[in-house]
Amino acid sequence: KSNNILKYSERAALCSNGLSRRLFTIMEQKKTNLVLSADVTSSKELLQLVDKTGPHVCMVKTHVDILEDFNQDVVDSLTKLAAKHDFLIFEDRKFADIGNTVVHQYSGGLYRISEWADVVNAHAIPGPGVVQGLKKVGAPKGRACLLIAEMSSSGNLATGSYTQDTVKMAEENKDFVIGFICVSKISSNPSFLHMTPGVQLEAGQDSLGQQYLTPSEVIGKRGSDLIIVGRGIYQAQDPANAAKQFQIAGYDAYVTRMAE
Ligand code: 5BU
Repeated sequence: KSNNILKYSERAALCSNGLSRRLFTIMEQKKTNLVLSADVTSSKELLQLVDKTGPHVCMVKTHVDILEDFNQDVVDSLTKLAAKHDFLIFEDRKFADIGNTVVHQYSGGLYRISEWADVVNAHAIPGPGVVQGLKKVGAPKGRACLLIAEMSSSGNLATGSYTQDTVKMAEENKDFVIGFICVSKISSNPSFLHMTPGVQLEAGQDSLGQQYLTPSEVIGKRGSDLIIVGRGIYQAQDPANAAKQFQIAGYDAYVTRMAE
């Protein structure tokens, strides 16, 4: 069976990494493949947004370095909300340096990302050392990493053999790499997660190169697993309701795909 027709629970059973198993289980239980991209700049706004939309998401993606008032309380509160609503925390840090440098960027500095983020992501451009560095810090804490195999922005260079080589790098580090940021299914291994940003209820683009596809295109036609939605939710008049609409659209596309 390909990963297009396996249920989340069946895929959970195939995962060797505890975090991907947990994510598939949450997706099945909460009936959602929605990742909220909580790209607001005040911590109060962030926590309110996450509390409101929490019931509809399986994961919350952060950019902590855009917060104007970051402090330890923010991540403590975020962690409590993750337990309350049962979602994972993904810091979209996009590590892209040599192993020794990412060790410090991941564990130290102001943000101490490895202390609170279940999942982080990395570019494959430095080679496998970036994964080895992250793994050294993250694996003992039960963390995991996604590799950026494709991007949603127009004119990006993560295409063709770069994408294929990124998939290979993931396969060689399966204990720590649990999947990809991508815009279509790029691996037939059912334990890998495919997560796609650039999603709105209508296709289009913004003024700075972001390109949008719909949930049914991303999950149904392109065979990805999770939709990542930022402005489509937090700029809506009613973010909780918008999250619910994306939850329904994304989950319907998954159910329809399995029935085909
Ligand atoms: P939007 O508001 O739904 O356009 O936000 C998309 C989010 O996903 C935003 O946080 C980006 O940094 C992130 N993103 C992306 O849009 N495209 C990519 O290829 C990658 C990340 Br990698």
